[in-house]
Amino acid sequence: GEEGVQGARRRQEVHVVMGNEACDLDSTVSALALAYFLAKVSIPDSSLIFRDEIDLAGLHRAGLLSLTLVDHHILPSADAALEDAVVDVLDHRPLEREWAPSCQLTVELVGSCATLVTERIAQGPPGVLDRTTAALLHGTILLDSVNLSPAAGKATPRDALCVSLLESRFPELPPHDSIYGALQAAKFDVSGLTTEQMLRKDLKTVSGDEHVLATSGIYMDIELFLRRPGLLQDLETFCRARGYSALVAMTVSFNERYEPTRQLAVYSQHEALRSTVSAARTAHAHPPARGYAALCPLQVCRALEEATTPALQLQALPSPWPCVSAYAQGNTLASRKKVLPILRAALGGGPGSAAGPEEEAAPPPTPMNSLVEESPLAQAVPPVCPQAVLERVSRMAAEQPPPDSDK
Ligand SMILES: [Mn+2]
Repeated sequence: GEEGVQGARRRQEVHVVMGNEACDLDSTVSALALAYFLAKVSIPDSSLIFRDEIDLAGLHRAGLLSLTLVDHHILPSADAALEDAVVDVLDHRPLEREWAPSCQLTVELVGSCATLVTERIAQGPPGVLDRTTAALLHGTILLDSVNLSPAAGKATPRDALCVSLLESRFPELPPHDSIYGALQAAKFDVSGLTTEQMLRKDLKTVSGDEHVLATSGIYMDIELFLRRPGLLQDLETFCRARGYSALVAMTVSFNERYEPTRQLAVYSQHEALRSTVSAARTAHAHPPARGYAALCPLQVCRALEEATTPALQLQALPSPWPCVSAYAQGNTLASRKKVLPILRAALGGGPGSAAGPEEEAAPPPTPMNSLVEESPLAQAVPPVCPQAVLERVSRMAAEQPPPDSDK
């Protein structure tokens, strides 16, 4: 593309540190801290470049891209062409693919990728680590390791060692419990989000031959959620804009003993959802002919209500809207990871076409949004002006010009 040509003319190589699509705290902090360490310049947020604002493929085609992956090591299929630009991987999940020998691999099953970044920085020249970066890494390791709790089974000795190391260099770091409590609260704080933002916050989709079904983790009580002003319009706009046939909102909340409560709501514009479960049974007695284009949301509700692997033990909750079915989920151990295969099977269409075991067994390449190809990042991305990106990159570079800069 033009940006590649312009980038090539400038001969300005761009080294990108990229976290995973889900962009959780670990992914964000690992990318920021490592990029900061590599750049040794401050990174004001005006200089942050987000994945959908930069034409990495264009830079790569111009031979100007080297890429470090943190907190993941499998690129989304849309970025597959970037694979041979990867020079460095820091990840804390089991290695699922091989990389060229020239690629530096730091793959260790620690609790947080931020631990691996801390270790990398600690091995570097002294004086690079500042208080802000240390606080980011420290908080992230505590969050990912569930406050270094042995019972949670996430923390490893290396996570604990990095926390100690950061504290020894920055003794003013706050106590573990207060950091962990504040981050945990922030993670579930959805105040100030619009309904659309809440739906996007923790979104995964499952696709059948003809339909895409969205699931959104909602961090508030489902009955409160269903009473949000303008909810139906927001649901309709959200589903229509993204081509979702139906949306399953799933909530989880924890009591003081960390025991979960789960609720579900199924929304679809399709008329059929307005039927009751007994109507669903009737509809099931007369299955639609093959090729029936519209997703029958009854299939979704039925699949959830009648699932056996595992049984969700759903109990209907009152819903203020005829096109939304709400449930309390008696089986509180069935997380979304367990519910997604049920939904996938429901989308699979006719009887006997439940999701095969191989599909369930295949682990997702990266957490969260990347469960499917149609990730939010791959959709509705506004066109990016390459000049704006290069201007931003050159602004950053201008603060520390390379010796042979010809700008
Ligand atoms: Mn992580």
